[in-house]
Amino acid sequence: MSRLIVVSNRVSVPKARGAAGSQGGLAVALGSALKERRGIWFGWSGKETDTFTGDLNMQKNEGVTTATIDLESQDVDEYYNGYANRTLWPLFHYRVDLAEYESGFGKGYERVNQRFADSLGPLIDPEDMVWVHDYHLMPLGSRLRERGNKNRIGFFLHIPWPPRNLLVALPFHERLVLTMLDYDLIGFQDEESVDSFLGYCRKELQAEVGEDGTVTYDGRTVKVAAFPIGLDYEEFLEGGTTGDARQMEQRMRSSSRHRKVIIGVDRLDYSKGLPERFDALGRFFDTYPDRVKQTLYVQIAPPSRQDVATYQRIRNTLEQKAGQINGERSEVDMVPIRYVNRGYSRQELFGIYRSAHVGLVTPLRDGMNLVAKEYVAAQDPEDPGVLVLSRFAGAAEQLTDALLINPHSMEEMSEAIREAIDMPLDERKARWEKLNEVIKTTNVEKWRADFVEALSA
Ligand code: ADQ
Repeated sequence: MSRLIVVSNRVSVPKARGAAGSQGGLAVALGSALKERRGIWFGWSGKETDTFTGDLNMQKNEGVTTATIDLESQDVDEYYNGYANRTLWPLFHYRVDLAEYESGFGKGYERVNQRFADSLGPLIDPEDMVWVHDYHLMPLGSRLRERGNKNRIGFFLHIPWPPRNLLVALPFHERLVLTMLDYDLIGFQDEESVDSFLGYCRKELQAEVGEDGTVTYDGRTVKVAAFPIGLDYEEFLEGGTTGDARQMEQRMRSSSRHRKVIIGVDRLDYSKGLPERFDALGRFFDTYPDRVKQTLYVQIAPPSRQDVATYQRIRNTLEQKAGQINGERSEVDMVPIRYVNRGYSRQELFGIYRSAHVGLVTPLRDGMNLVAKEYVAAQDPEDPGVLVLSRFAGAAEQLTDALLINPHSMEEMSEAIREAIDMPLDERKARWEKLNEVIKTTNVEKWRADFVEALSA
């Protein structure tokens, strides 16, 4: 079995199975993948230095070797806060209006990708497979090829790939896409992204696009396919048996005092559709005033990317909206919304999800959205809650038994909330069983195995 080298912007040190503490989706997904293949996980340490040294820091944790480099402050400004999070993230989430472009961002992005290639290159043995992750590192494969790496190199994008008409708004879009054709395999979360990517290659590059999702350009062929990411299902369920999970469920139930709990769990990000969701709740409370006292909405939203102005703005907007909804409808002993700006461990999240009658997942765009899957997996099979899911999350292609909604329609969201709260047990069980089956069988192991198999083919 060839060794696997995983590359992502940040490296998250794998934790022991069932260990306490919060871990992001990517960390959970890749930790298990690496353990099996004696892998190396390479990326940025998260540290900033005055000048770039290129020094490698190698460590071994839980059977996984991590190798990290520090970046200099200018790199972090231009590559991470700049091109990745102010240019690509908004554009790839269909927010052309929020996408900013400065030539310094583009230069910083190319410089850091070169630095990654220069530091990583010497660690790669000829038989290794390399798996590059996400929008921070799209040109990395191409930079490695320039250094002479002939390995199998694959790329997986965790966020949506935008339609051609949006992508062409990006200066030098062609250069970016061309670098991607140096991979052997490109994976997306959903078929819609695959179609958009192939459409771009066909129309903008006049590349040859095969029925089987291959793109041939300039004598090279790259395979393109959807690999929907899943949960580390067993690990997540195990977490649900811990004291932390049980206590949290109890805490939620006793403090909600027989009200129907609606839960939202999202990084504080404009792609997650939070202002629209708050407005829909306001509308639900206005349409059904007798429900105000019978319902409790809990939104958990830890701040992220606070160095980027759009993220500061969305935080202010939500504080204002939550304050207004509560101000207008609270009683001395009751608030309709609990708005919490912190993260919780996966075990605690399990307990929170399980206590909720409705899971509200309404991004305006999302690559996949693992919260939707976690909410379903955490339910009591005998009395499951209802998932209300945006049709614009990648997860909607798989989770067709959720109540699928258009997050731009307050009316639709408000009605879906009512329908979810009132849904009879039989229907809840029937929907849950189908959803759970999909989530259990298309778990993170399958995602990893499918991708690695396609890459080695
Ligand atoms: P994210 O945008 O971060 O990830 P998501 O998939 O919803 O979105 O969440 C990833 C993980 O973060 C989940 O395991 C979740 O439990 C955790 N998380 C989210 N909010 C949390 C909170 N308030 N407290 C604690 N944990 C929280 C990107 C893409 C997604 C894609 C993932 C994985 O944007 O579309 O699903 O990568 O590919």
